[in-house]
Amino acid sequence: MGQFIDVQTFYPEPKVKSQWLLIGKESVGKTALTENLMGKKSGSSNLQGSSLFCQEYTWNGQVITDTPGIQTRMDSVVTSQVLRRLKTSEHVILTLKSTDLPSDLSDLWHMVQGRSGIVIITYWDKVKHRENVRKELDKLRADTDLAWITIDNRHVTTEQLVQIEQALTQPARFPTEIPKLEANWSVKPKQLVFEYAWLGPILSLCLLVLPAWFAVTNANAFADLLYPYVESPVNTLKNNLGTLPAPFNHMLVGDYGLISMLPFLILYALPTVIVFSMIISIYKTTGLIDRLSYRLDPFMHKIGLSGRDLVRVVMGFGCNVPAIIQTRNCSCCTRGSCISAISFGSACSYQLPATVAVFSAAGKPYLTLPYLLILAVTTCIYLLLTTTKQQRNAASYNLLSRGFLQPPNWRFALSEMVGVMKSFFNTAFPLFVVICLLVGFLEWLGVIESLTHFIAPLMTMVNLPEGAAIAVILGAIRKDGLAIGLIDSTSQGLKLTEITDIQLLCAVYLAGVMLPCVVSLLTIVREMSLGFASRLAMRQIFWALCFTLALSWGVPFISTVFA
Ligand SMILES: Nc1nc2c(ncn2[C@@H]2O[C@H](COP(=O)(O)OP(=O)(O)OP(=O)(O)O)[C@@H](O)[C@H]2O)c(=O)[nH]1
Ligand SMILES: [Mg+2]
Repeated sequence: MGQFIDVQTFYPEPKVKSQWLLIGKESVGKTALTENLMGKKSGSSNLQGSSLFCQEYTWNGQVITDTPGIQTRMDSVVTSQVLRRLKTSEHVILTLKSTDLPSDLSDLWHMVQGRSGIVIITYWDKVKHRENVRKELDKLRADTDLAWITIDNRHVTTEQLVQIEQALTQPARFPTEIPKLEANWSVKPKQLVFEYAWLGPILSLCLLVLPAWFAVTNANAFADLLYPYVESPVNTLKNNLGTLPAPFNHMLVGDYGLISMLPFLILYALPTVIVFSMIISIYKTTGLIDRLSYRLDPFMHKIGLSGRDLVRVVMGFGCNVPAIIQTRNCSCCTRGSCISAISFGSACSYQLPATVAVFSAAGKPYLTLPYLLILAVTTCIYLLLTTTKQQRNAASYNLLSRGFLQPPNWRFALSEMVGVMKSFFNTAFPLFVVICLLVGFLEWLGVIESLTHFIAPLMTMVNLPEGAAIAVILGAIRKDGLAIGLIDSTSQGLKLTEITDIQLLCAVYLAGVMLPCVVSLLTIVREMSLGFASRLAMRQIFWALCFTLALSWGVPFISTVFA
Protein backbone atom coordinates (compact mmCIF):
# COMPACT_ATOMS: atom_id res chain seq x y z
CA MET A 1 0.00 0.00 0.00
CA GLY A 2 1.43 3.39 -0.98
CA GLN A 3 2.21 5.76 1.85
CA PHE A 4 0.70 9.28 1.82
CA ILE A 5 3.41 11.91 2.19
CA ASP A 6 2.59 15.41 3.37
CA VAL A 7 4.77 17.46 1.04
CA GLN A 8 4.55 20.46 3.30
CA THR A 9 6.50 18.73 6.05
CA PHE A 10 9.31 18.09 3.55
CA TYR A 11 9.08 21.43 1.75
CA PRO A 12 7.77 23.86 4.38
CA GLU A 13 6.24 27.10 3.07
CA PRO A 14 8.84 29.87 3.11
CA LYS A 15 8.26 32.38 5.91
CA VAL A 16 5.78 34.92 4.54
CA LYS A 17 7.54 38.25 4.11
CA SER A 18 5.72 41.55 4.49
CA GLN A 19 5.93 43.99 1.61
CA TRP A 20 6.70 47.58 2.58
CA LEU A 21 6.60 50.59 0.32
CA LEU A 22 8.89 53.37 1.54
CA ILE A 23 7.34 56.65 0.38
CA GLY A 24 7.83 60.36 1.01
CA LYS A 25 8.52 63.59 -0.80
CA GLU A 26 11.80 64.22 -2.61
CA SER A 27 15.02 64.36 -0.60
CA VAL A 28 13.43 63.47 2.73
CA GLY A 29 15.99 60.71 3.27
CA LYS A 30 14.30 57.54 1.95
CA THR A 31 17.41 56.20 0.24
CA ALA A 32 19.62 57.25 3.18
CA LEU A 33 17.28 55.30 5.45
CA THR A 34 17.43 52.20 3.22
CA GLU A 35 21.23 52.45 3.19
CA ASN A 36 21.24 52.64 6.98
CA LEU A 37 19.00 49.59 7.25
CA MET A 38 21.09 47.60 4.79
CA GLY A 39 24.33 48.75 6.37
CA LYS A 40 25.44 50.16 3.00
CA LYS A 41 28.18 52.72 3.15
CA SER A 42 27.76 54.53 -0.15
CA GLY A 43 26.04 57.68 1.20
CA SER A 44 23.29 59.38 -0.76
CA SER A 45 23.22 62.36 -3.02
CA ASN A 46 21.75 65.64 -1.80
CA LEU A 47 20.05 66.31 -5.12
CA GLN A 48 16.27 66.45 -5.21
CA GLY A 49 14.85 63.63 -7.26
CA SER A 50 17.96 61.42 -7.17
CA SER A 51 16.06 58.13 -7.14
CA LEU A 52 14.38 57.43 -10.45
CA PHE A 53 13.38 53.79 -9.97
CA CYS A 54 11.74 51.66 -7.27
CA GLN A 55 14.34 49.40 -5.67
CA GLU A 56 13.53 46.37 -3.56
CA TYR A 57 15.60 45.25 -0.55
CA THR A 58 15.15 42.52 2.05
CA TRP A 59 15.84 43.47 5.65
CA ASN A 60 15.23 41.07 8.54
CA GLY A 61 12.68 39.11 6.54
CA GLN A 62 10.80 42.24 5.40
CA VAL A 63 10.81 43.32 1.78
CA ILE A 64 11.24 47.09 1.61
CA THR A 65 10.88 49.03 -1.65
CA ASP A 66 12.65 52.40 -1.79
CA THR A 67 10.76 54.69 -4.16
CA PRO A 68 11.47 57.96 -5.97
CA GLY A 69 10.22 61.08 -4.15
CA ILE A 70 6.58 62.03 -4.65
CA GLN A 71 6.07 65.44 -6.25
CA THR A 72 2.67 66.62 -5.11
CA ARG A 73 2.32 69.44 -7.61
CA MET A 74 3.52 67.58 -10.68
CA ASP A 75 2.41 64.70 -12.86
CA SER A 76 5.89 63.27 -13.53
CA VAL A 77 6.45 59.73 -14.80
CA VAL A 78 8.17 58.68 -11.56
CA THR A 79 5.42 60.07 -9.30
CA SER A 80 2.68 58.23 -11.21
CA GLN A 81 4.81 55.07 -10.95
CA VAL A 82 4.97 55.43 -7.13
CA LEU A 83 1.26 56.18 -6.84
CA ARG A 84 0.47 53.06 -8.90
CA ARG A 85 2.69 50.95 -6.60
CA LEU A 86 1.02 52.52 -3.57
CA LYS A 87 -2.41 51.22 -4.68
CA THR A 88 -1.26 47.61 -4.42
CA SER A 89 1.21 47.87 -1.56
CA GLU A 90 0.63 45.87 1.62
CA HIS A 91 2.18 48.24 4.17
CA VAL A 92 3.59 51.75 3.95
CA ILE A 93 6.60 53.41 5.57
CA LEU A 94 5.63 57.08 5.43
CA THR A 95 8.79 59.18 5.54
CA LEU A 96 8.32 62.79 6.62
CA LYS A 97 10.91 65.52 6.95
CA SER A 98 10.69 67.03 10.42
CA THR A 99 11.56 70.53 9.19
CA ASP A 100 8.55 70.43 6.82
CA LEU A 101 6.27 68.23 8.91
CA PRO A 102 3.04 70.29 8.62
CA SER A 103 3.16 70.49 4.80
CA ASP A 104 4.38 66.88 4.40
CA LEU A 105 1.47 65.66 6.52
CA SER A 106 -1.16 67.66 4.70
CA ASP A 107 0.20 66.74 1.26
CA LEU A 108 0.71 63.02 1.84
CA TRP A 109 -1.74 61.91 4.51
CA HIS A 110 -4.66 61.36 2.10
CA MET A 111 -2.51 58.83 0.24
CA VAL A 112 -2.12 56.61 3.29
CA GLN A 113 -5.34 57.10 5.29
CA GLY A 114 -6.85 53.77 6.26
CA ARG A 115 -3.77 51.82 5.17
CA SER A 116 -1.38 50.05 7.53
CA GLY A 117 2.17 51.13 8.21
CA ILE A 118 4.55 53.20 10.29
CA VAL A 119 5.89 56.77 10.21
CA ILE A 120 9.55 57.75 10.12
CA ILE A 121 10.45 61.37 10.79
CA THR A 122 13.84 62.27 9.28
CA TYR A 123 16.07 65.32 9.77
CA TRP A 124 15.46 64.98 13.50
CA ASP A 125 18.85 66.60 14.07
CA LYS A 126 17.38 69.92 12.90
CA VAL A 127 14.47 70.09 15.41
CA LYS A 128 15.35 67.80 18.30
CA HIS A 129 16.40 70.68 20.56
CA ARG A 130 12.93 72.19 20.58
CA GLU A 131 10.95 71.35 23.69
CA ASN A 132 7.49 71.96 22.12
CA VAL A 133 8.31 69.65 19.20
CA ARG A 134 9.24 66.82 21.56
CA LYS A 135 5.99 67.28 23.50
CA GLU A 136 3.96 67.28 20.31
CA LEU A 137 5.61 64.08 19.20
CA ASP A 138 4.63 62.40 22.47
CA LYS A 139 1.05 63.52 21.84
CA LEU A 140 1.12 62.12 18.28
CA ARG A 141 2.29 58.78 19.68
CA ALA A 142 -0.42 58.77 22.34
CA ASP A 143 -3.25 59.79 19.96
CA THR A 144 -2.57 57.18 17.25
CA ASP A 145 -1.56 53.51 17.29
CA LEU A 146 1.16 54.28 14.77
CA ALA A 147 4.88 54.09 15.47
CA TRP A 148 6.41 57.57 15.01
CA ILE A 149 10.16 57.00 14.82
CA THR A 150 12.52 59.95 14.68
CA ILE A 151 15.86 59.59 12.97
CA ASP A 152 18.93 61.52 11.87
CA ASN A 153 19.99 59.53 8.84
CA ARG A 154 23.50 60.90 9.06
CA HIS A 155 24.05 59.43 12.55
CA VAL A 156 21.70 56.53 12.99
CA THR A 157 21.90 54.55 16.27
CA THR A 158 21.46 50.82 16.91
CA GLU A 159 18.56 51.70 19.21
CA GLN A 160 16.76 53.41 16.32
CA LEU A 161 17.34 50.40 14.06
CA VAL A 162 15.83 48.12 16.74
CA GLN A 163 12.86 50.50 17.03
CA ILE A 164 12.28 50.29 13.27
CA GLU A 165 12.65 46.50 13.29
CA GLN A 166 10.02 46.18 16.02
CA ALA A 167 7.68 48.69 14.38
CA LEU A 168 7.77 46.69 11.15
CA THR A 169 6.41 43.67 12.99
CA GLN A 170 3.45 45.71 14.34
CA PRO A 171 2.08 47.96 11.59
CA ALA A 172 -0.98 50.04 12.56
CA ARG A 173 -3.73 51.84 10.62
CA PHE A 174 -3.22 55.46 9.53
CA PRO A 175 -6.26 57.30 10.92
CA THR A 176 -8.52 59.16 8.47
CA GLU A 177 -8.00 62.50 10.21
CA ILE A 178 -4.72 64.33 9.54
CA PRO A 179 -2.94 64.73 12.91
CA LYS A 180 -3.12 68.37 14.01
CA LEU A 181 0.13 70.16 14.82
CA GLU A 182 0.54 73.16 17.05
CA ALA A 183 4.28 73.41 17.68
CA ASN A 184 6.55 75.22 15.24
CA TRP A 185 8.38 72.43 13.37
CA SER A 186 9.51 74.57 10.50
CA VAL A 187 13.25 75.14 9.97
CA LYS A 188 14.23 77.03 6.85
CA PRO A 189 17.72 76.73 5.33
CA LYS A 190 19.84 79.80 6.01
CA GLN A 191 19.82 82.62 3.48
CA LEU A 192 23.21 82.92 1.80
CA VAL A 193 24.90 85.04 -0.84
CA PHE A 194 22.76 83.25 -3.48
CA GLU A 195 19.73 85.12 -2.19
CA TYR A 196 21.20 88.59 -2.92
CA ALA A 197 19.25 90.51 -5.55
CA TRP A 198 21.78 90.87 -8.39
CA LEU A 199 24.83 89.01 -7.22
CA GLY A 200 22.80 85.88 -6.35
CA PRO A 201 21.62 84.88 -9.84
CA ILE A 202 24.92 85.86 -11.50
CA LEU A 203 26.95 83.88 -8.99
CA SER A 204 24.54 80.92 -9.28
CA LEU A 205 24.86 80.88 -13.06
CA CYS A 206 28.65 81.13 -12.90
CA LEU A 207 28.85 78.29 -10.39
CA LEU A 208 26.59 76.17 -12.54
CA VAL A 209 28.69 76.55 -15.70
CA LEU A 210 31.96 76.34 -13.78
CA PRO A 211 32.20 72.50 -13.86
CA ALA A 212 32.00 72.41 -17.66
CA TRP A 213 34.44 75.30 -18.07
CA PHE A 214 36.91 73.92 -15.52
CA ALA A 215 36.69 70.42 -16.99
CA VAL A 216 37.39 71.57 -20.54
CA THR A 217 40.22 73.96 -19.76
CA ASN A 218 41.99 71.53 -17.45
CA ALA A 219 41.47 68.56 -19.68
CA ASN A 220 43.01 70.59 -22.50
CA ALA A 221 46.05 71.54 -20.47
CA PHE A 222 46.43 67.88 -19.52
CA ALA A 223 46.11 66.80 -23.15
CA ASP A 224 48.70 69.33 -24.33
CA LEU A 225 51.08 68.08 -21.67
CA LEU A 226 50.76 64.42 -22.62
CA TYR A 227 50.35 64.72 -26.37
CA PRO A 228 54.09 64.62 -27.25
CA TYR A 229 54.43 61.32 -25.36
CA VAL A 230 51.46 59.72 -27.11
CA GLU A 231 52.15 61.08 -30.59
CA SER A 232 55.21 59.02 -31.46
CA PRO A 233 53.90 55.56 -30.35
CA VAL A 234 50.66 56.29 -32.21
CA ASN A 235 52.59 57.25 -35.36
CA THR A 236 54.69 54.07 -35.15
CA LEU A 237 51.50 52.04 -34.77
CA LYS A 238 49.93 53.85 -37.72
CA ASN A 239 52.98 53.12 -39.90
CA ASN A 240 52.93 49.44 -38.98
CA LEU A 241 49.20 48.97 -39.39
CA GLY A 242 49.10 51.07 -42.56
CA THR A 243 50.43 48.05 -44.48
CA LEU A 244 47.35 45.96 -43.62
CA PRO A 245 45.05 45.10 -46.53
CA ALA A 246 41.95 47.25 -47.17
CA PRO A 247 39.49 47.80 -45.53
CA PHE A 248 41.40 47.06 -42.29
CA ASN A 249 43.94 49.82 -42.88
CA HIS A 250 41.09 52.32 -43.38
CA MET A 251 39.26 51.08 -40.25
CA LEU A 252 42.39 51.32 -38.10
CA VAL A 253 44.63 54.07 -39.43
CA GLY A 254 42.51 55.90 -42.02
CA ASP A 255 41.57 59.56 -41.41
CA TYR A 256 38.59 58.46 -39.28
CA GLY A 257 40.05 55.12 -38.11
CA LEU A 258 40.38 53.83 -34.57
CA ILE A 259 44.09 54.42 -33.95
CA SER A 260 43.96 57.92 -35.49
CA MET A 261 41.17 58.89 -33.08
CA LEU A 262 42.36 57.09 -29.95
CA PRO A 263 44.61 59.92 -28.65
CA PHE A 264 41.62 62.26 -28.84
CA LEU A 265 39.49 59.97 -26.69
CA ILE A 266 42.16 59.26 -24.10
CA LEU A 267 43.71 62.72 -23.92
CA TYR A 268 40.71 65.03 -24.32
CA ALA A 269 37.42 63.22 -23.68
CA LEU A 270 38.38 60.99 -20.72
CA PRO A 271 39.89 63.76 -18.53
CA THR A 272 36.89 66.01 -19.31
CA VAL A 273 34.50 63.27 -18.19
CA ILE A 274 36.49 62.66 -14.99
CA VAL A 275 36.90 66.30 -13.95
CA PHE A 276 33.31 67.17 -14.80
CA SER A 277 31.79 64.24 -12.90
CA MET A 278 34.05 64.95 -9.92
CA ILE A 279 32.81 68.54 -9.56
CA ILE A 280 29.17 67.66 -10.23
CA SER A 281 29.24 64.85 -7.63
CA ILE A 282 30.52 67.33 -5.01
CA TYR A 283 27.77 69.78 -6.00
CA LYS A 284 25.24 66.97 -5.63
CA THR A 285 26.37 65.70 -2.25
CA THR A 286 26.50 69.18 -0.69
CA GLY A 287 23.10 70.20 -2.06
CA LEU A 288 24.70 73.15 -3.87
CA ILE A 289 23.19 72.16 -7.19
CA ASP A 290 19.65 72.32 -5.76
CA ARG A 291 20.42 75.69 -4.22
CA LEU A 292 21.61 77.08 -7.55
CA SER A 293 18.63 75.71 -9.44
CA TYR A 294 16.30 77.16 -6.80
CA ARG A 295 17.84 80.61 -7.34
CA LEU A 296 17.68 80.46 -11.12
CA ASP A 297 14.20 78.94 -11.25
CA PRO A 298 12.21 82.18 -11.87
CA PHE A 299 14.43 83.13 -14.83
CA MET A 300 14.06 79.74 -16.45
CA HIS A 301 10.25 79.87 -16.53
CA LYS A 302 10.43 82.45 -19.30
CA ILE A 303 11.87 79.86 -21.69
CA GLY A 304 9.63 76.97 -20.62
CA LEU A 305 12.10 75.36 -18.20
CA SER A 306 12.45 75.17 -14.44
CA GLY A 307 15.63 75.67 -12.42
CA ARG A 308 15.91 71.90 -12.13
CA ASP A 309 15.74 71.56 -15.91
CA LEU A 310 18.71 73.89 -16.10
CA VAL A 311 20.60 71.50 -13.83
CA ARG A 312 19.70 68.64 -16.17
CA VAL A 313 21.01 70.66 -19.12
CA VAL A 314 24.27 71.27 -17.24
CA MET A 315 24.48 67.58 -16.32
CA GLY A 316 24.08 66.87 -20.04
CA PHE A 317 27.53 68.47 -20.46
CA GLY A 318 28.81 65.23 -18.90
CA CYS A 319 26.71 62.96 -21.08
CA ASN A 320 23.28 63.62 -22.58
CA VAL A 321 21.97 60.11 -21.91
CA PRO A 322 21.66 60.21 -18.06
CA ALA A 323 20.42 63.80 -18.31
CA ILE A 324 17.61 62.67 -20.65
CA ILE A 325 16.73 59.80 -18.28
CA GLN A 326 16.65 62.29 -15.36
CA THR A 327 13.78 64.11 -17.09
CA ARG A 328 11.48 61.36 -15.79
CA ASN A 329 11.17 63.67 -12.83
CA CYS A 330 9.83 66.54 -14.94
CA SER A 331 6.13 67.22 -15.18
CA CYS A 332 4.69 65.54 -18.30
CA CYS A 333 3.98 69.01 -19.67
CA THR A 334 7.57 70.30 -19.52
CA ARG A 335 9.48 67.06 -20.12
CA GLY A 336 9.51 67.63 -23.88
CA SER A 337 11.00 71.12 -23.60
CA CYS A 338 13.64 69.90 -21.17
CA ILE A 339 14.70 67.09 -23.53
CA SER A 340 14.81 69.60 -26.41
CA ALA A 341 17.06 71.86 -24.33
CA ILE A 342 19.46 69.00 -23.50
CA SER A 343 19.51 67.76 -27.07
CA PHE A 344 20.20 71.23 -28.49
CA GLY A 345 22.26 73.02 -25.85
CA SER A 346 24.18 70.40 -23.82
CA ALA A 347 27.58 70.08 -25.41
CA CYS A 348 28.59 66.72 -23.92
CA SER A 349 32.04 65.65 -22.69
CA TYR A 350 32.90 64.55 -26.23
CA GLN A 351 31.52 67.54 -28.07
CA LEU A 352 33.15 70.18 -25.90
CA PRO A 353 36.74 68.85 -25.99
CA ALA A 354 36.31 68.10 -29.70
CA THR A 355 35.29 71.71 -30.22
CA VAL A 356 38.24 73.01 -28.23
CA ALA A 357 40.58 70.64 -30.08
CA VAL A 358 39.37 71.99 -33.44
CA PHE A 359 39.89 75.60 -32.32
CA SER A 360 43.38 74.71 -31.04
CA ALA A 361 44.27 72.89 -34.29
CA ALA A 362 43.22 76.01 -36.21
CA GLY A 363 45.37 78.17 -33.91
CA LYS A 364 42.22 79.98 -32.66
CA PRO A 365 41.63 78.84 -29.07
CA TYR A 366 40.07 82.26 -28.30
CA LEU A 367 36.93 81.10 -30.13
CA THR A 368 35.86 78.79 -27.27
CA LEU A 369 34.16 81.51 -25.22
CA PRO A 370 32.22 83.05 -28.16
CA TYR A 371 31.21 79.50 -29.12
CA LEU A 372 29.76 78.81 -25.64
CA LEU A 373 27.98 82.17 -25.67
CA ILE A 374 26.45 81.51 -29.08
CA LEU A 375 25.37 78.04 -27.91
CA ALA A 376 23.73 79.45 -24.75
CA VAL A 377 21.98 82.32 -26.53
CA THR A 378 20.70 80.23 -29.44
CA THR A 379 19.46 77.53 -27.04
CA CYS A 380 17.40 80.16 -25.20
CA ILE A 381 16.02 81.52 -28.49
CA TYR A 382 15.32 77.96 -29.68
CA LEU A 383 13.32 77.26 -26.52
CA LEU A 384 11.49 80.58 -26.72
CA LEU A 385 10.44 79.81 -30.27
CA THR A 386 9.60 76.15 -29.81
CA THR A 387 7.87 75.95 -26.39
CA THR A 388 4.17 76.62 -26.00
CA LYS A 389 2.58 79.06 -23.53
CA GLN A 390 1.13 76.04 -21.76
CA GLN A 391 4.64 74.60 -21.25
CA ARG A 392 5.92 77.92 -19.90
CA ASN A 393 2.99 78.13 -17.46
CA ALA A 394 3.54 74.54 -16.37
CA ALA A 395 7.23 75.27 -15.73
CA SER A 396 6.36 78.11 -13.37
CA TYR A 397 3.70 76.13 -11.53
CA ASN A 398 5.94 73.87 -9.50
CA LEU A 399 7.95 76.16 -7.25
CA LEU A 400 11.15 74.65 -5.92
CA SER A 401 12.09 74.51 -2.26
CA ARG A 402 15.38 75.87 -0.93
CA GLY A 403 17.30 72.78 0.23
CA PHE A 404 19.77 72.50 3.12
CA LEU A 405 23.46 72.72 2.30
CA GLN A 406 25.38 69.87 3.95
CA PRO A 407 29.10 69.01 4.22
CA PRO A 408 30.25 66.83 1.32
CA ASN A 409 29.92 63.09 1.61
CA TRP A 410 33.24 61.98 0.06
CA ARG A 411 32.17 58.35 -0.09
CA PHE A 412 29.23 59.29 -2.31
CA ALA A 413 31.43 61.52 -4.47
CA LEU A 414 33.92 58.68 -4.93
CA SER A 415 31.31 56.04 -5.68
CA GLU A 416 29.65 58.34 -8.22
CA MET A 417 33.00 58.92 -9.95
CA VAL A 418 33.77 55.22 -10.03
CA GLY A 419 30.33 54.70 -11.59
CA VAL A 420 31.04 57.30 -14.29
CA MET A 421 34.43 55.75 -15.07
CA LYS A 422 32.87 52.29 -15.28
CA SER A 423 30.19 53.48 -17.67
CA PHE A 424 32.86 55.25 -19.73
CA PHE A 425 34.88 52.06 -20.17
CA ASN A 426 31.91 49.68 -20.40
CA THR A 427 29.63 51.72 -22.64
CA ALA A 428 31.26 54.77 -24.19
CA PHE A 429 34.61 53.18 -25.04
CA PRO A 430 33.25 50.10 -26.89
CA LEU A 431 30.84 52.37 -28.74
CA PHE A 432 33.69 54.65 -29.74
CA VAL A 433 35.65 51.66 -31.08
CA VAL A 434 32.65 50.37 -33.07
CA ILE A 435 31.88 53.79 -34.55
CA CYS A 436 35.50 54.44 -35.56
CA LEU A 437 35.71 51.03 -37.23
CA LEU A 438 32.35 51.55 -38.94
CA VAL A 439 33.20 55.03 -40.20
CA GLY A 440 36.58 53.74 -41.46
CA PHE A 441 34.74 50.96 -43.30
CA LEU A 442 32.17 53.39 -44.76
CA GLU A 443 35.02 55.62 -45.89
CA TRP A 444 36.60 52.66 -47.70
CA LEU A 445 33.23 51.94 -49.36
CA GLY A 446 33.03 55.56 -50.50
CA VAL A 447 29.78 56.18 -48.58
CA ILE A 448 31.22 59.08 -46.57
CA GLU A 449 32.38 60.78 -49.77
CA SER A 450 28.96 60.39 -51.41
CA LEU A 451 27.21 61.76 -48.33
CA THR A 452 29.64 64.65 -48.26
CA HIS A 453 28.86 65.48 -51.89
CA PHE A 454 25.17 65.18 -51.12
CA ILE A 455 25.13 67.77 -48.35
CA ALA A 456 27.92 69.95 -49.76
CA PRO A 457 25.42 72.36 -51.46
CA LEU A 458 23.84 72.87 -48.03
CA MET A 459 27.22 74.03 -46.78
CA THR A 460 27.48 76.58 -49.57
CA MET A 461 23.99 77.79 -48.65
CA VAL A 462 25.08 78.50 -45.07
CA ASN A 463 28.26 80.22 -46.32
CA LEU A 464 30.57 77.38 -45.24
CA PRO A 465 33.25 75.57 -47.24
CA GLU A 466 32.05 72.24 -48.69
CA GLY A 467 34.75 70.47 -46.68
CA ALA A 468 32.76 71.14 -43.50
CA ALA A 469 30.10 68.65 -44.65
CA ILE A 470 32.02 65.68 -43.31
CA ALA A 471 32.12 67.20 -39.80
CA VAL A 472 28.35 67.66 -39.84
CA ILE A 473 27.81 64.03 -40.87
CA LEU A 474 30.24 62.58 -38.34
CA GLY A 475 29.05 64.96 -35.61
CA ALA A 476 25.53 63.59 -36.02
CA ILE A 477 26.81 60.06 -35.37
CA ARG A 478 29.03 60.89 -32.42
CA LYS A 479 29.77 64.35 -31.09
CA ASP A 480 33.55 63.98 -31.22
CA GLY A 481 33.03 63.16 -34.90
CA LEU A 482 33.13 66.88 -35.54
CA ALA A 483 36.81 66.86 -34.59
CA ILE A 484 37.45 63.90 -36.90
CA GLY A 485 35.69 65.82 -39.63
CA LEU A 486 37.35 69.16 -39.10
CA ILE A 487 40.87 68.34 -37.91
CA ASP A 488 41.38 65.66 -40.56
CA SER A 489 39.45 67.26 -43.35
CA THR A 490 42.35 68.54 -45.40
CA SER A 491 41.61 65.63 -47.72
CA GLN A 492 38.15 67.17 -48.28
CA GLY A 493 39.70 70.47 -49.35
CA LEU A 494 39.16 72.32 -46.06
CA LYS A 495 42.17 73.99 -44.46
CA LEU A 496 41.27 75.09 -40.96
CA THR A 497 43.80 77.89 -40.93
CA GLU A 498 42.47 79.31 -44.20
CA ILE A 499 38.85 79.83 -43.21
CA THR A 500 37.54 82.86 -41.36
CA ASP A 501 36.81 82.89 -37.64
CA ILE A 502 33.07 83.07 -38.20
CA GLN A 503 33.18 80.21 -40.73
CA LEU A 504 35.07 78.06 -38.25
CA LEU A 505 32.63 78.96 -35.45
CA CYS A 506 29.66 78.18 -37.68
CA ALA A 507 31.11 74.87 -38.90
CA VAL A 508 31.72 73.68 -35.34
CA TYR A 509 28.35 75.01 -34.18
CA LEU A 510 26.40 73.34 -36.97
CA ALA A 511 28.22 70.01 -36.57
CA GLY A 512 27.54 70.14 -32.80
CA VAL A 513 23.87 71.11 -32.73
CA MET A 514 22.33 69.92 -35.97
CA LEU A 515 21.40 66.58 -34.41
CA PRO A 516 21.81 64.84 -31.06
CA CYS A 517 24.29 61.95 -31.30
CA VAL A 518 22.95 58.51 -32.26
CA VAL A 519 22.98 57.23 -28.66
CA SER A 520 21.09 60.28 -27.33
CA LEU A 521 18.56 59.98 -30.14
CA LEU A 522 17.97 56.30 -29.33
CA THR A 523 17.54 57.21 -25.64
CA ILE A 524 14.93 59.84 -26.61
CA VAL A 525 13.09 57.22 -28.70
CA ARG A 526 13.12 54.81 -25.73
CA GLU A 527 12.12 57.41 -23.13
CA MET A 528 9.48 59.22 -25.22
CA SER A 529 8.50 57.76 -28.61
CA LEU A 530 9.72 57.45 -32.17
CA GLY A 531 7.31 60.22 -33.21
CA PHE A 532 8.61 62.61 -30.56
CA ALA A 533 12.25 61.88 -31.45
CA SER A 534 11.63 62.38 -35.18
CA ARG A 535 9.82 65.68 -34.61
CA LEU A 536 12.60 66.83 -32.29
CA ALA A 537 15.28 65.89 -34.85
CA MET A 538 13.50 67.73 -37.69
CA ARG A 539 12.93 70.80 -35.53
CA GLN A 540 16.55 70.78 -34.40
CA ILE A 541 17.91 70.47 -37.97
CA PHE A 542 15.67 73.35 -39.08
CA TRP A 543 16.62 75.74 -36.28
CA ALA A 544 20.32 74.78 -36.31
CA LEU A 545 20.39 75.70 -40.02
CA CYS A 546 18.49 78.95 -39.38
CA PHE A 547 20.89 80.03 -36.61
CA THR A 548 23.95 79.08 -38.68
CA LEU A 549 22.52 80.94 -41.66
CA ALA A 550 21.94 84.05 -39.55
CA LEU A 551 25.47 83.88 -38.13
CA SER A 552 27.40 82.97 -41.25
CA TRP A 553 25.78 85.63 -43.47
CA GLY A 554 24.76 88.10 -40.78
CA VAL A 555 28.11 88.62 -39.03
CA PRO A 556 30.15 89.33 -42.23
CA PHE A 557 27.32 91.60 -43.45
CA ILE A 558 27.24 93.58 -40.20
CA SER A 559 31.03 93.87 -40.13
CA THR A 560 31.15 95.24 -43.72
CA VAL A 561 28.41 97.75 -42.88
CA PHE A 562 30.31 98.99 -39.83
CA ALA A 563 33.77 98.75 -41.42
N1 LIG B 1 20.86 66.33 8.25
C1 LIG B 1 20.22 65.29 7.75
N2 LIG B 1 20.40 65.00 6.44
C2 LIG B 1 19.71 63.95 5.92
C3 LIG B 1 18.84 63.16 6.70
N3 LIG B 1 18.29 62.21 5.90
C4 LIG B 1 18.81 62.41 4.67
N4 LIG B 1 19.66 63.45 4.69
C5 LIG B 1 20.40 63.97 3.55
O1 LIG B 1 19.45 64.40 2.58
C6 LIG B 1 19.93 64.15 1.27
C7 LIG B 1 18.88 63.40 0.48
O2 LIG B 1 18.75 62.09 1.00
P1 LIG B 1 18.17 60.88 0.14
O3 LIG B 1 18.20 59.67 0.99
O4 LIG B 1 18.81 60.79 -1.19
O5 LIG B 1 16.68 61.36 -0.05
P2 LIG B 1 15.55 60.61 -0.87
O6 LIG B 1 14.29 60.79 -0.11
O7 LIG B 1 15.94 59.21 -1.22
O8 LIG B 1 15.51 61.54 -2.16
P3 LIG B 1 14.88 61.19 -3.60
O9 LIG B 1 15.24 59.81 -3.95
O10 LIG B 1 15.52 62.20 -4.47
O11 LIG B 1 13.42 61.41 -3.48
C8 LIG B 1 21.25 63.37 1.46
O12 LIG B 1 22.33 64.26 1.32
C9 LIG B 1 21.17 62.87 2.86
O13 LIG B 1 22.47 62.73 3.43
C10 LIG B 1 18.71 63.48 8.09
O14 LIG B 1 18.01 62.81 8.84
N5 LIG B 1 19.42 64.54 8.54
MG1 LIG C 1 16.06 58.25 -3.00
